[in-house]
Amino acid sequence: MSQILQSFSNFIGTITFNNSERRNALSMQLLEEMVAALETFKEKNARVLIIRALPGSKVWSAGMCIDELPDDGKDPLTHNHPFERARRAITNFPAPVIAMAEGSIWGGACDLATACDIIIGTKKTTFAITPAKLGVAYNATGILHILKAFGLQTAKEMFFTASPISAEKAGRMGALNHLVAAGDIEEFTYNMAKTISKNSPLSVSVAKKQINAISQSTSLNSATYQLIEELRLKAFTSKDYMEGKKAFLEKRGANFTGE
Ligand code: YXS
Repeated sequence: MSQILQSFSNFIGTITFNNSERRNALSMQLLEEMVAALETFKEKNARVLIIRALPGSKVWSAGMCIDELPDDGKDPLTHNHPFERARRAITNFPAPVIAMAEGSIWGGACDLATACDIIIGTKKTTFAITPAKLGVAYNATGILHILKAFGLQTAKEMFFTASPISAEKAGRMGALNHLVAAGDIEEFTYNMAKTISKNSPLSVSVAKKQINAISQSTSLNSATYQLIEELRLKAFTSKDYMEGKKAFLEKRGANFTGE
C-alpha cells in the first residue's frame, strides 16, 4: 500500500502522508514515494505543493523510521539516503512547498519540514529534535537547517533536551509562518496556495531559487568538515547508538553510558 496520497487541482499539488498507524514515520518507502511524487508534480508544472497529514492527525510525522536505522558502524544519514534526496527535491522544487503541519513533528521530520518554504501549524504543532534520545549524531547539513530555522539558542536547547517546543515558540523564532485554529488550517493553507498559484510562476520560482542560493551560502572549510565527520563516526559506531534504537523498539527508556 502506498504511504502517501497525491492530488492535483488548479496547479496546486498535494502530498498527504498516509501511514497514521506508524505516525507517518519516514520509511524508505514513504521517502522514495515522495521523491517520485515531487518529480511528477514538477512535470505537471505545479505552482504550489502542499505536504500534509490526514485531517485531524495528532502527528504530522514521527521522523525517521527507527526500525530502518542502520546498525552499528553505518552512517544513518548519508548524502544519497532517500531522506536526503527527498529533502533536496523539496528544496529544489521549482515552486513553493507549504508544510501544512497539523500535529507534532519529530526528529528528521523537523529537518524535512524546514525544507518547505512555508510552514503553517496549529496549537498542536510541536517540533522535537531527537538524536540525543537515540544516540544518533546529526549530519552537518541537518544541523545547519535547524540552526537557520530556529536560531542558535533554541536549536541548542532542542538538540540537548530532545523535548518538543511549542508552536508559539516556533512562531517567535520564525520557524512557523502562521499559527491558525485547528479548524481553519486547511482553508487557510489552500487559500494561501491559491494566492501563490495566481501569481507569476516564473517570478515566484526565480525568487525561491535566489532566496535559497543566497541563504545557503555558508562555507565550511575542509578541516571543519573533517572534524564533523570524525565526531559523527564516533557516535554511530557507539554502544549508545545501538542502545537508543533497541530501547525505542522495546518501548523502554534508554540507558546511555557515553560509550
Ligand atoms: O507498537 P506499534 O507496532 O503499533 O508501533 C508504534 C510505534 O513504534 C510506531 N512508531 C514508529 N516506528 C518507527 N519509527 C518511528 N519514528 C516511529 N514512531 C512511531 O508507530 C506505532 C504507534 O506509535 P505510538 O503508540 O508510540 O503512538 P503515540 O500516538 O502514542 O505517540 C506518537 C509519538 C510520535 C509521540 C511516538 O510514536 C514517538 O515518540 N515516536 C518516536 C518519535 C521520535 O523519536 N522520532 C525520531 C525518529 S529518529 C530520527 O528522526 C532521526 C534519526 S533523529 O532522531 O536523529 O532526528
